[in-house]
Amino acid sequence: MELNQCCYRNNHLERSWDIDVYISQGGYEVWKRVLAGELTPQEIIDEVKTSNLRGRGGAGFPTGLKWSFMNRHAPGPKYLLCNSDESEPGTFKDRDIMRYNPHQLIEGMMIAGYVIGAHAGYNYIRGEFWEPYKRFTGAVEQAREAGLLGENILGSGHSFDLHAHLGAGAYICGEETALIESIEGKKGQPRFKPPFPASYGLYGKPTTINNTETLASIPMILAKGGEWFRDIGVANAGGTKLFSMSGHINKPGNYEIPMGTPFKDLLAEAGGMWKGRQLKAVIPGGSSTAVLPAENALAMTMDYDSIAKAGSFLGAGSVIIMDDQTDMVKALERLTWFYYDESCGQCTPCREGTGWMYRMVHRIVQGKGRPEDIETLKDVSGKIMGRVICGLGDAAAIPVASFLKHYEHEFRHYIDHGCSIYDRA
Ligand code: L3W
Ligand code: SF4
Repeated sequence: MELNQCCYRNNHLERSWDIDVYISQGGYEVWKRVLAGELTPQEIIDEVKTSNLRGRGGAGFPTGLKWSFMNRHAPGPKYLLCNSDESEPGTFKDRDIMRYNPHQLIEGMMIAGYVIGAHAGYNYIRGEFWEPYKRFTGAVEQAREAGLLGENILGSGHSFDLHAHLGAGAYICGEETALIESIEGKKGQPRFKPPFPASYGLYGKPTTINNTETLASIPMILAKGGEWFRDIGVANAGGTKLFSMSGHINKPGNYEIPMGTPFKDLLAEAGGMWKGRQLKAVIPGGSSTAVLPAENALAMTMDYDSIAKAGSFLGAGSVIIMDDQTDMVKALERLTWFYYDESCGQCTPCREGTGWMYRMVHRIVQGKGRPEDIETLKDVSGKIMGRVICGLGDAAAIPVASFLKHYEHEFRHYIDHGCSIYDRA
């Protein structure tokens, strides 16, 4: 897409992560305007609402609305958290924001912190992200040296500082309340919601938590205006979005495209199907979003409403492409293992159900499946959904339900013949 429509304006430059490069592209100008009082917190919230920016971590919650839940004048501390615990299978956009555009994220965090009345912000970074962590902490240091962070910033009377927290490799810490527990030094297990973090968050104080990509979008929205961002996208979803393309394609990677771009065009931009094969299935938003057969995917555009109409969810924009030789039973076996391994174990349906689902799919792959396994799998996944504390339970159940909905015949073939539809008898 055209550079002047991009949200990530310095990606194409050498050492794009350096503060000098960021400043040469207009970086930190918005922050200076905010500090000078040219943009009030309410004006910023209004602009973000106009932009139609929705949370990029998976849930798609409107960002301006989330910020408006905070009362910046309430006494006592408030916190701004950034969720960079990107761990869902298929996701890999936030790590690249931290590697190539850490200052854009930092500026977004500064502005968000200002809007909600916070004086401290934390970026919770996935434990395995050593290089992104180094880039982010290096950039925070540069911003501090430049006087853009710390006490009484640029003589404005406003103080704000940023810290990074490296996780320890648990997927569940990407759930916002588990992330909060983890920063507090406790075991990373989700809390019941409500109360939402906006009223009871880090150390029990009002807290706003946004995804990395969400916060990194803020400086450009304010630099160019909410309407600019809104008009790039579609009615119910403004702006560009990073899509992480993986699987059986020629050019896997991150692609920034306008919301509402036809899936077909995104697939073509990612080099099309590898080895001249045909598209069989697509997981559009990360492993916890429902798998779609090729015909549904080819008819959709990349935005919330169109993907929902196709039968899935935009999620974090992590598109997993599967070709016409993909064994869907083995693919599901891998996914069920992931959720079984990552369940925090608090709720019985999730702790026990994820294990049952994995073991059943595993035995089907081993050629030891029983005819009743298919109904039992549907039953177990249905009994997890909506009966657990956090989204991981649903996330584990959705792949099982959707793989069976569209590819039940492949599971039956394994059960009847002891092998995949692709194995020669
Ligand atoms: C105040 C209310 N705040 C909602 C806030 C809430 C949260 C946001 C969205 O899950 C999804 C999950 C994964 N007062 C509020 C309120 N909020 N009502 O709004 O909340 P929610 O509960 O809809 O979603 P969530 O718990 O944040 C996120 C899905 O994303 N997912 C996974 C992505 C994985 C990654 C990764 O690895 N990086 O992103 C993909 O689809 O299954 O459904 O802030 O506090 N009344
Ligand atoms: Fe833990 Fe699963 Fe319950 Fe979430 S749904 S709190 S991961 S046991």
